[in-house]
Amino acid sequence: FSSDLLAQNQPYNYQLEIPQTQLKFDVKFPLGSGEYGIVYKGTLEKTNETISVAVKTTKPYSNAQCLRALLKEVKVMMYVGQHPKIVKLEGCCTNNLREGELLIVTEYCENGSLERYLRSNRLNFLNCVQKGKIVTQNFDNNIMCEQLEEQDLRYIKILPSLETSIHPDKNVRSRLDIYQLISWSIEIADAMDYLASKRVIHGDLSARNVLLNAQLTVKLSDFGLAKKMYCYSQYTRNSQEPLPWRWLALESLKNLEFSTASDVWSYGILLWEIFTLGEQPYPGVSSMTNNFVINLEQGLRPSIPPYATSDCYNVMSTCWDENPKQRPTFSRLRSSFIEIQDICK
Ligand code: ACK
Repeated sequence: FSSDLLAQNQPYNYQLEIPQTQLKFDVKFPLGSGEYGIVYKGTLEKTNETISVAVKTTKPYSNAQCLRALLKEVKVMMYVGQHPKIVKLEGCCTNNLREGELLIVTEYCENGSLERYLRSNRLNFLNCVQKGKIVTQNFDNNIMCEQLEEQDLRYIKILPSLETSIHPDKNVRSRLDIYQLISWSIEIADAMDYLASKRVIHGDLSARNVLLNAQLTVKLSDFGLAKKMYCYSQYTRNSQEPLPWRWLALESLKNLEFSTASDVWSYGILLWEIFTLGEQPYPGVSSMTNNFVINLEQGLRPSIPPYATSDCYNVMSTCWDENPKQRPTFSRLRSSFIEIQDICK
C-alpha cells in the first residue's frame, strides 16, 4: 500500500484550493530550491488572520511528469491530514496548471531544515557526553563549564549570543544539547508512527526533510513523493539530484523495496545525523558503488556519533538490522527514546 498507489486513488480536496489573490510571495526572497522548483516565504490571507507560509513552486513550464509527481505529493498530504509533528498543508493553487504552474502552500517553519539548523548551530552545542556517557547534567553556571574545559572534555564554549537568546518568559529550550537531540528523536518517531498508522511510506526520511518551527518543534515534510520516483529508472538519469543512497535501507538499494521498515532504517541514519550535529552519513564514502552495498551486506554501519550516549547508539543500531522484520517499529523507537530521556533527567 505505497504512497503512489494511494495518491492515484486519492481525490484532490477542492476545499484546499487557495484563490491566488489571497497568496503573496516575493520571488526576490527564495528560501531555497527543492526537487522541482523554488520555495519562497509568503503570506496567506485567511478569514480572520494573515499567516506566514512557505510556497513551493514548480519550475516555469514544468512538464506533466513533474506536475503529476507534485500533485501526488499534495494528495498524500491531504490523505495524511493534520498531525502536530507534520508540516500543515494550507492549500494549493492549481489555476495555472495548464501553463505548468502549481503552488503548494504549507505552514512556515521559522528555523528551516533540521540539517541546516544542526550544522549552523554546532558552535552553540553544549556537549555533556564523553565516551558514550553523560558526564554532567548541570550546565547552568559558567564555573561548571570552565571545570569541564579543564577536564579536557569535548565541550564547546557557549557563545554569548546564545546566552542572551534564552527567553525567560517562554518555555522554549534555546540551548542545543543532548536533551534537545533526544526530544527531536522522539518527535520524529511520533510523526513516523502516525504516518505508518496511515500506511504511508515516507521514502526519503532525512534531516533535510525535517523542518523546525519557531519553538524548535519538528515538522516532517516532503513525504509521499520519493517512493514513486525511485520506481522510474529515468529519475536517477534525468535528475540533477543524486539518489539519497546514504539513507536507503539495504533492500531499497538492492531491490528498490520500500516499506515502513525501510523508513525505520532511514530514521536510524537520521538519528546519526542528529547526534553528529548534521554530518554526512558514511563520511569516508564518496559515491554509491556495488562495493558499498557489499560492505553493507557484510555489516558496515555508521559508527557511534560523538554526541550520542551508548543507549542512543544501541537504539539507532537496531534500525539497521539486515532483516527488515527484525527492525523496531516507530512506536517502539519512540518509547525507547522516552526511556532514555527519563534516565537522562
Ligand atoms: O534548509 P532550509 O532553510 O529549509 O532550506 C530549504 C529550502 O526551503 C528548500 O527546501 C526551506 N523550506 C522548505 N519548506 C519550508 C517551510 N515550510 N518553512 C520554512 N522553510 C522551508 C528548507
